[in-house]
Amino acid sequence: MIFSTTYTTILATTALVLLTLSSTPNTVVEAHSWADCIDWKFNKSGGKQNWTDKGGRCTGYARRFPLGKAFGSLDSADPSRHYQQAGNPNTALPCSDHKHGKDVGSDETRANPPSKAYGGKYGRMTVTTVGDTLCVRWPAKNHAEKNEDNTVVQINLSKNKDGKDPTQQQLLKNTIALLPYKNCNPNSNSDRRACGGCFKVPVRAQGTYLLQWRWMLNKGEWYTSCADIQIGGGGNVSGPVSNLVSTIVGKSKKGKGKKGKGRH
Ligand SMILES: *[C@@H]1O[C@H](CO)[C@@H](O)[C@H](O)[C@H]1NC(C)=O
Ligand SMILES: *[C@@H]1O[C@H](CO)[C@@H](O)[C@H](O)[C@H]1NC(C)=O
Ligand SMILES: *[C@@H]1O[C@H](CO)[C@@H](O)[C@H](O)[C@H]1NC(C)=O
Ligand SMILES: *[C@H]1O[C@H](CO)[C@@H](O)[C@H](O)[C@H]1NC(C)=O
Repeated sequence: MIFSTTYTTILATTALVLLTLSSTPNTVVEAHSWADCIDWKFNKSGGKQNWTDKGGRCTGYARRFPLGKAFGSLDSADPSRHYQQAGNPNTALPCSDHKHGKDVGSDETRANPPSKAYGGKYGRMTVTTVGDTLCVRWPAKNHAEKNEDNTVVQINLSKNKDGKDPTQQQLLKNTIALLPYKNCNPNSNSDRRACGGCFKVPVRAQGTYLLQWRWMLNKGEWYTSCADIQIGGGGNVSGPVSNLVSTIVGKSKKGKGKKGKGRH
C-alpha cells in the first residue's frame, strides 16, 4: 500500500514537472522587437560587429525613444515600443499613434516640427549625409534562435510631405535596405541578444525623411518603428531607384529553421 501511494505521488510529481517544462517556452518567447537605435556607432571599425552596449553607442533614435532603459526592456517597461500593424499591412498606419494596431505601440506620431520628438528625455535625432553608413540596432526578443527563420527587416525611407508622414504604400515604394534579422551577437539570454544591420544612405535631396524599420515575424505580421532623419550636405540629386540596389548591404538568407509555424 505504501509502495503504491509513493508511486502515485511520483507520477503526479513527474506530470507536474513536465507540465511546467512544456509551458515555460510559451511564456518565454512571447515578445516582439522594435528599433532600439537608428544610428549606432561601433567603438571599433572593422572586425566583428559588436552590437552590445559595450561595443558602441547610439547617436540617433526613433521618435520619442525613452533614454535610460535597459537594452531590450521596453516591451515590459513603460512605454512598450512594439507596434504591430493591424489589418492590411500594405495600407496600415506606418507609425504607432499609441491608439491603433494589433499590438498598440508607444506614441510615434510625427511631431511638428519633427525635431520636437527628440532631445531631453528622448534620444537625439539622426543627422546624416548621403553615402554615410547607418547602423540600426534591435533586441532579438527570442527570435534569433536556431529554430527560427532568418526573417527580414525592411528599411523604408520616404520624404515627409505637407507636414504628414508618408503612407505605408509610399513607404513600400521606397525600401532602401533588407537586413537579416538574425545578425546578432551571442548572449545566454536569448531575449536580450543585441542585433543590427548597416546600410548606406542613398542619394537624396537635403531634407527630413521618415525612416521606417519594419520587421515581419510571421507572414503578414509586421512590426514597425519610425524615426525622422535629417539628410544634409553631400549633394542634392534625387537618385533613380536603380542606384539604390547597390546600397542594399544585407541580403536576406533563409534560415534552416522550421517553416510554416507561427512564432509568438
Ligand atoms: C563587445 O565588446 C565588449 C567590450 O570590448 C566585450 O567585452 C564583448 O565581449 C564584445 N562582444 C562581442 C559579441 O564581440
Ligand atoms: C565602447 O563605447 C561604450 C559607449 O561609449 C563604452 O561604454 C565602452 O566602454 C566602450 N568600450 C571600449 C572597449 O572602448
Ligand atoms: C535641392 O533640389 C531641389 C529639387 O531640385 C530644390 O528644390 C532645392 O532647392 C535644392 N536644395 C538645395 C539646398 O539646393
Ligand atoms: C519597401 O519598398 C520596397 C520597394 O522599394 C517594397 O518592395 C517593399 O515591400 C517595401 N516595404 C514595406 C512593406 O514597406
